[in-house]
Amino acid sequence: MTADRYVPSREDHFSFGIWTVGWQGVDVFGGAVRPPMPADRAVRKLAELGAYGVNFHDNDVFDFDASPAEREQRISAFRKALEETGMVVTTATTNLFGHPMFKDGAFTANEREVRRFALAKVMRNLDLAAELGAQTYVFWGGREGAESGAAKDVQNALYRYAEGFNVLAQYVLDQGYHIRFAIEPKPNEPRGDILLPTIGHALAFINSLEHPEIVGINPEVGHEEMAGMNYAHGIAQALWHGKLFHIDLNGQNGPRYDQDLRFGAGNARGAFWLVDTLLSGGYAGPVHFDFKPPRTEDDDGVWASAAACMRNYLILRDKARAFRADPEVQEALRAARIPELAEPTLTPGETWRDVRDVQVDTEALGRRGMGYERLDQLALEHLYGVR
Ligand SMILES: [Mn+2]
Repeated sequence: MTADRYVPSREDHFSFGIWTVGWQGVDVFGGAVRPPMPADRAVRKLAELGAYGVNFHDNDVFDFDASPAEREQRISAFRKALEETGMVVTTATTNLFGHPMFKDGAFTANEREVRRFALAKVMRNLDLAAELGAQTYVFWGGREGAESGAAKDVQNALYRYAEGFNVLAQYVLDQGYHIRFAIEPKPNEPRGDILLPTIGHALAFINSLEHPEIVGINPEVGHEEMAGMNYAHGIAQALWHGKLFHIDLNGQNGPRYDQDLRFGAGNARGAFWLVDTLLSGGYAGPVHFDFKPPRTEDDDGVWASAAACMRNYLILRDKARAFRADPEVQEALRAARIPELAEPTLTPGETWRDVRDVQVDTEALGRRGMGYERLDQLALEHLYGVR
């Protein structure tokens, strides 16, 4: 096995949020450990590492209170870096959480003025996103929630949340932008309880919108695992609904604070099944990383951490392919009757009448083992590198 197999190329479609490598390490208990990173520097360094594209919040490129001249100057430096490196803007999003005015949310803030300003802020950045060629626009409603019961009328909040998406979908359609929306669920942090906490909540919500056809989801590994969910199962269901518009890959160690570890760290077994699910499920979007280089790292450590996200994906992709190609695995899959689940329960032409009184050998079915332990051990041996 040579190291060269795991060098990323543009064909791998790896992309990063500008804010990931730009994170200065500010957390609840301490201030910045690294200097600010201009967006254009992030673009150039990520291109050097083999990434294909980037994702940005409006305020990753220019400050919330930038003057029109400052805004233009920052955008033009960002645009120049994109042009010089050939990096693609795959995705964009809005910072609706950083400014104190968003302390109670944006689309679901109790104060109507906050909601109206939030819509304007998104529309303004949708214009920039469209101009830079982004095809997906992410909505992470980190501040849409509450810490206490009476603080938020959840049903009204959902009416306002849907209203926000309806207005913005109409804006995109009226402007003729080729942009789809992707909702990013998260159970908590920074709010005590966040609305649309999991993949399932977001999928159900989309069905109540006026333009569900342009709204999908952007599930993040860590967010689902914080809620104790199986990420691979979640994205498989999103794929089944045709709603996996984007992904946020990172690492997490179970239900605790949002760790945002580099992809492949944390729940390595979950990462293996995630890659296997993406390969078999037909996901065609960017392979996007949303992680935070730990605040123990200096500038070199930031890039080591970013490069490792891509390298770990390629390693796991190799392992998932080797697992599926292994003749012993294929035999174990058949023995576990995996292909049988693809057969409809009723034969074409049958109705409930044909199964209403069906007779089977209940004793034999109860005795028969499924062989999943042998199958899973083969997967683990591929993951552990001994097959
Ligand atoms: Mn996260």
